[in-house]
Amino acid sequence: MIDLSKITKKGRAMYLAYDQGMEHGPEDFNLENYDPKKILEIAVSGGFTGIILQKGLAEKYYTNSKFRKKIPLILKLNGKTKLYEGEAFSPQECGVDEAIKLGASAVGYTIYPGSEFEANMIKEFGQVVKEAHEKKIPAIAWIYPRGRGIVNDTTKEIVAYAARVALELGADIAKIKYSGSLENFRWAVQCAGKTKVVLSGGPKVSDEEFLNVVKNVMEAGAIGVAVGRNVWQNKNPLKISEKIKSIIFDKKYEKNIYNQTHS
Ligand code: FBP
Repeated sequence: MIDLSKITKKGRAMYLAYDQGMEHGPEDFNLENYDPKKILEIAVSGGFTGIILQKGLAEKYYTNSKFRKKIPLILKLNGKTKLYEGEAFSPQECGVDEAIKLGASAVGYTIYPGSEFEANMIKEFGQVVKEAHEKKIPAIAWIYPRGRGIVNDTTKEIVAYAARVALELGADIAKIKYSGSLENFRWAVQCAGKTKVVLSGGPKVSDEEFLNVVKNVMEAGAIGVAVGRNVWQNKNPLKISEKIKSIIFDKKYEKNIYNQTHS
């Protein structure tokens, strides 16, 4: 098993995602959150266990900066823009070696099961896992069913299927969307087996709604969250980070971390 200790604390994960400039464009940003430096400050002060960046931001704002010593980097190896209208496909644009040179402690890769191009992504991810494991760093699968055949990507069965595909492909962590309830999410965590699970944040909702989802995913056995907009679009990013942290590290969820009890 790959050691996750560089990107976890007490077995828990709290990642701040900031690759939305690529995936969604500046429409996600305002004057408070367009500057990567400010987001890195939030990640450090908010107690996150990792920051997720694309290679361009990593090179210009992380690698040779004070942040390198303060927070682990999870480098996203593939990406696409919102301007692209075809069947979902996210090509790889950075290699594992390059990620390590940029200071990465782990790598991330998006797979869209169900897309016409899933074969390309499965193949690329297979190589990513191989290279990452050779270098002894974790590979995280952003695993989002998408494509003409996928009507609803957050049903119990679809999210559990995604989690299972992450396990089958050798991902160390599966980043999956919320499937609507504690029971549904628990099924996804169970299907992920020894692959650990983190929640993929989603569009900004009220604090109460988001914190409830975080409680449910922890109760279901996830090890934490990989969240972006629900933190840095919040009026008070540090306050919401504090609340997320107190849930993730709550001792009462220790028994629920499914994969730790089934190792
Ligand atoms: P959010 O918490 O802002 O949703 O970020 C999580 C994330 O996976 C990002 O890493 C990525 O940029 C984005 O969601 C992709 O979202 P989608 O493809 O669903 O629009």
